[in-house]
Amino acid sequence: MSIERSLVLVKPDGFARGLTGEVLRRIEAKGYRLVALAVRTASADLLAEHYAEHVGKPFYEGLVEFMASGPVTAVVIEGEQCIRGFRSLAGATNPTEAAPGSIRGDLGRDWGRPAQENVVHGSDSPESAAREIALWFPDLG
Ligand code: DAT
Ligand code: MG
Repeated sequence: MSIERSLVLVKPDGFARGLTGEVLRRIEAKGYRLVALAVRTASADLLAEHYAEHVGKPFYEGLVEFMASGPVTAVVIEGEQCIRGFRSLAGATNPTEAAPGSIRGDLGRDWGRPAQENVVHGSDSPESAAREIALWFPDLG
């Protein structure tokens, strides 16, 4: 058995557009469990740690600015293989190319801004998930 946890963020675009409920609906319909949930506006320090792997990339500054631009819904989900499973629900990074049926494919689009606004974040590996959950939910055991 490999029960995993993953960090999901409904990003500022998704939050502002009122899509938190739709994202949570898809997570629950898939069968994953919600473990923790919080609405918060991320600080620059939190985002620098969260996106450390992208420092130096051409879209980094725009990405951090976008992610700090308003509240996000941070969620810890749980279930066997939920890390890959949620990435599959989310779809490809570029919302223009993300498959219809996926969160990004159905709900996201290109808005002509420096960083792609693609509605959701999901951890990409067990190591990332552990690191990101500790960052966003330090009190979670
Ligand atoms: P993902 O969120 O699918 O894990 P990532 O970790 O490679 O993608 O990038 C983090 C975010 O940065 C991504 O959700 C949207 C933005 N982004 C990635 N590549 C980009 C690019 N080439 N141009 C603009 N924004 C980009
Ligand atoms: Mg990523």
